[in-house]
Parts: sequence; structure tokens; C-alpha cells
Amino acid sequence: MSVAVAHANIALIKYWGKADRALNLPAVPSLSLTLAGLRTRTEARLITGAEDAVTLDGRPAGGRPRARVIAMLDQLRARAGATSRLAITSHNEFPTAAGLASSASGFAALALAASHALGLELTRQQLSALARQASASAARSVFGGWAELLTGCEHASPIAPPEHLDVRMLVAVTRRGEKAIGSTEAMLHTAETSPYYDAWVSSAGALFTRGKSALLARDLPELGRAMEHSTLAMHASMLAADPGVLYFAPESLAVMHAVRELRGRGFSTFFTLDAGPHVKVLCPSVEAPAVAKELRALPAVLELLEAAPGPAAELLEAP
Ligand code: 2P0
Repeated sequence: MSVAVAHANIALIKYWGKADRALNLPAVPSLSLTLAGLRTRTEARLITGAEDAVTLDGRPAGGRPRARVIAMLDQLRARAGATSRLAITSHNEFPTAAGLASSASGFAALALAASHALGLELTRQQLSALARQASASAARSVFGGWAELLTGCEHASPIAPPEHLDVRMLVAVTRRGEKAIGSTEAMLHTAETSPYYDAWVSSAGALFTRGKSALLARDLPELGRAMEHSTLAMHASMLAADPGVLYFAPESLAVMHAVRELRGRGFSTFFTLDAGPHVKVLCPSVEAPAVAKELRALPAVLELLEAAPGPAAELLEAP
């Protein structure tokens, strides 16, 4: 049996849109931070049955979630020249039932565990390319710390180790339950119907360069401003779709305003939102206790998680 763990990542500069749907190549470059604590643990075991067995968070998987796992296993079998079936058991060890995105950590952990179980020794780049085909954001969770996924490139790449910038990402959980529309579907709908999609894609390169330069210069305020610009531009492209894709909840807006008010009081705090209502707040570690206290006091915040920059996906010793 092979066991792997991988951590969620949050994009500071967002991926939204596909250049090639079949290959799942992104239309825009993205830049992310892998987070400690938000971890998926995945076991892969060779079995003798006629079919793969896929268990996600304690339940047998069916439909599209199962099909996405099997697609990756089929690719790995073809590469290994193997026909063995596998039992995959994956568990999200996120300290919440909030429905935070788990596909990134999940497919990164699956690529590592399943390739190892089939006797393949893949490079990090190969693992990242494999994870990307299942879910583009998963390409970045193969690496720890700060990573990028460029356009025209099959895999993500590390930019800087976790300790490059001493920051925390505070995740303000604002709602319970599943999101209304999945991100894959929403980004295709945006590309097909939003008059702002082309503007989003054509402005994304400059935004990425701005964010990456700020990161390399360890300029947190500039990185934070680029991060807010990226998320708001991404959401603007979705809002202009027909019908508009609206992930913001009233509580999300309350937290976004609170973050800007904290900034007005001298804190270096910045927000980002993904395909859901939760607000992720970036701040220097030294400010994290005070910022967390302020955010926890908001009626809009149901739960607040505090995450440090996290490590790369890794194999664990099987028990
Ligand atoms: C990101 N998101 O960069 C962006 C920001 C959500 C908003 O990547 O279709 O699950 O599987 O490649 O990676 C979520 O979309 O999409 C995502 P697919 P994915 O993190």
C-alpha cells in the first residue's frame, strides 16, 4: 500500500479559464501558496477485483468524482504497462466541514500515491502534469510554499519555499454546505457568455508579473494589492456571464469590507475569494493574532482557520 499527503493551495493570482479543454491547460498564469494543516491523505492499494474501488471521505464514490479518479488511474496504468486495479481511499483532514476546495490537495495526493503503488517513479514535474489534467489547481499542490502554473506549460513549478515570506492565510468560513455551481462548469460558462472574459484573459499576464515580482521582492503590501485585484477581476468576469455567477454571499462582502477597514487602521491585510463564499485573508504572521481576533468578532464569520505556508506533497511510510 502507498500513502501520500498533499495540502490545499490558495491562488493569490487566479486561474480561471481553459486554453485547451481536453488537455485541461489554463488560459491564464496563476500563483499560489500551499497551506499547512489543510491536508488530504490518500491510500492506494493494488487489488485483485475487476474494478477500481474509490472511497472519498468514507463513502464509495460514483459519478463524476469517481470518473475523474479512474481517468488518472487509467493514465498511470498505461504508463506503467499495468492492468492492476486499485483501491483508493482518500480523506480530507480539513478542520472544518465548510466545503473548502479539496480537489487540489486530493488530486496531488492521488497522483503521488497511485503512481507509487503502480511502481512508477515520477518526477515532481510529471506528477504535477498528471494532477493538472484532473484539476489545474492540483498541479500547484504537488509543490510546497509558493508555486506558479504558467500558460503553455504542462506542470506547475516552485517559485519560493514556504519560509520565503512570513505570512499567515486566515480562512474566514462564512457559510455551510455545498456551493451552487462547481468551478469547472462556472469557468466554462464565463468563457462562453461573459463579455468580460477576454479582458480578464488579456490582463492576466500583467497581473501575474506584478504579483510574482512583489513576491520575489518580499513586498507583501504590493503582493496583497495584486492579489485583491486578481480575485476581483476574476469575479467581475463571472458576474458579467449570462446568467451571472455569484459566489459572493452578504457575509463575504462583510468580511471584505472589514479587511479593508483593518488596512485603514494600519494592518497589512488583504483578501481573496475563490469559487465560493469564504474569504481568505493574507497578513504578516506578526499581525495574525490581532487580525484573527477582529475577524472572529464579525457576525459574518462562522469559523476562522489559521494556516501557515505548507510543505510539498509527500509519501508516508505505509503502516
Ligand atoms: C485557482 N480556482 O486558481 C482558481 C481560482 C477557483 C478560483 O482552480 O476545471 O478545480 O478542475 O481545472 O482547479 C478551481 O478550479 O478547476 C480553481 P479544473 P479547479 O485556484
